[in-house]
Amino acid sequence: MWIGVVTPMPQLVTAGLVEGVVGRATEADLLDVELFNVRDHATDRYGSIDDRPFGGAPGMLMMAEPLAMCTDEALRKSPVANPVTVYLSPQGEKLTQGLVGELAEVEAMILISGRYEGVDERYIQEYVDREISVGDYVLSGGELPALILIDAVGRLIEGTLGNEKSAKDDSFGDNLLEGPQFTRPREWRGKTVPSVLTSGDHAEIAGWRHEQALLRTWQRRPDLLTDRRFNSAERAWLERHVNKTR
Ligand code: 4GO
Repeated sequence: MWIGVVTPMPQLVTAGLVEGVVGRATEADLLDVELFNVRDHATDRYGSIDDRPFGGAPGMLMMAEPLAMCTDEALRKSPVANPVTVYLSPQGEKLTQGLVGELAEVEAMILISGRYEGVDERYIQEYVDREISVGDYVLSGGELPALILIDAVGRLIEGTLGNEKSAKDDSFGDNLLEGPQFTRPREWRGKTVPSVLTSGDHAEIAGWRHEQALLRTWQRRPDLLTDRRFNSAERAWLERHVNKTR
């Protein structure tokens, strides 16, 4: 997958691309992230990319033209004619694992990271296919959200994880939270690992994990269960456990 990032702060994005799953995917040519500096497309001799908002408001906005010229450069470099263009902002559609999965299927995308108080709306109208938010909070720039999106999508690209099953096996794969997990030692500060996990019975373990995922989701994120249909075993199990835990 090719990802172009349009930003006035490319160094900030670079920092997040070298380590971990995304770094290895880049190393293995499964992922190609190319940075485009909006500053290189300033239209005046001072290198300005921002200006004051019409109507008066605190702060500055990114001007449409430098962003447009920078995005045009990214569009020319894209390996496909119509990469999906994404503007990261708190006004966008909320990023979910479902949306991540959808984006992981595209061949190329351009992520646009704004600074200051945002960008001229006419640029969004002309260039942006999707406006996406990584959560209900405000950041000083769209670079960290772009990295979040790259990380989430990157780990779904075929061949990225050492164990490619693990991305799909994650509880979020079926819209449930992950249950508790344990590693060595078997006993730590007097606390032991649930015996089922050391039983060697793989069907039993899978069943236990599913129950734990359901229970945790019910307790912490009941909103994730509203559209879910439970079989009678799941329902009985949840009702038995929801009152006795916590
Ligand atoms: C995205 C961008 C938050 C998000 C941002 C988010 N803050 N929740 N800040 O995805 C325009 C200028 C938006 C700063 C940017």
